[in-house]
Amino acid sequence: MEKLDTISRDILNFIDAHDNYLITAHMNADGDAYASCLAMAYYLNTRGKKFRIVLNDERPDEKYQFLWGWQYVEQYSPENSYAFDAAIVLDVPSLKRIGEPAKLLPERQHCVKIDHHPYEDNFAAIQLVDTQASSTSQLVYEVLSRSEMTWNLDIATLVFTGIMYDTGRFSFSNTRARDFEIAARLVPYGIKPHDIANRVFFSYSLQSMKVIGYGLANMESHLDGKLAIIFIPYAVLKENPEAEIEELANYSVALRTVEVGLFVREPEPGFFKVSFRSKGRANVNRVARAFGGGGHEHAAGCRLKSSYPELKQQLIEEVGRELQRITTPVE
Ligand SMILES: [Mn+2]
Repeated sequence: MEKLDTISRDILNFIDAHDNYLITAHMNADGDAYASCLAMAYYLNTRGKKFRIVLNDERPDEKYQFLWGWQYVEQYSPENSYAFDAAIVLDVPSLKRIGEPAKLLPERQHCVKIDHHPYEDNFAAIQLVDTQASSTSQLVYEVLSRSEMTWNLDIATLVFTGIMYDTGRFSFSNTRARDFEIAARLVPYGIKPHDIANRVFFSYSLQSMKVIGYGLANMESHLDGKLAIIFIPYAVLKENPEAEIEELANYSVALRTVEVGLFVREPEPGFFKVSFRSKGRANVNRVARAFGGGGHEHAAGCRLKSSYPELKQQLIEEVGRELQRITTPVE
């Protein structure tokens, strides 16, 4: 707690000492990345600071447009000109996973990092990194609740949405008492949890549902039912380019017998994105790292070029090794 007080104070002083901010997060921004970026933007705005939120992603995820400050989210473009004297980098442990906007970071002593992923790059002089935190939005709450900012429905919705997203509606293994405490403080500002849940988790197009259905209908079980794989090939994605199917990652680990679930998609022929989910015992961060990716112990990802049969075989082998590790008694 004392450490949190000190780092929060450092971050708030840092913000008062600079004027013109880059805010960025990991590529393929999710609910926590958007919410934590916008919550910091909200605070900077109350302090009269200039900021731009620059992300790697081609298309922002429109379902988050109900959030305060949505209009500030922009895509990096080499044709734009950028000039920042400071940066706040959220929900991302490495320069690689920021993508193109990593080029825009000022020197280390003018960067702040707030994150809950296992530590990777040392690009910020001031760092609030806590892998026990459910979400970066929770950490942003810890900082902003130590500021003089007046809380209202807008900022409360941002923090609540980020925590709700990253905890899977307060149900994933990262959910802590602290998340319920914060939620209990935020809801009285007028938040309607069911409304945010509907916007974030239940706002599919029919097309998306059909692709999710394809994924479920073709789900495979391996390693005695301990591994499930859902694969959406390029041909299906090409037919349904707008489909929102990320929930398939969570379905991959929803089978009763499963320890590890994989959701594999092929956005370009021969290029694959893999989401790894653990039901609790397997460390999928370790598995994802074997493929050049990473993330959290119970949720991770990677992207790579391969052919599907070859990739599938390697994934099964690597998950098999991790399952071996968790079932071998330590003497
Ligand atoms: Mn996060």
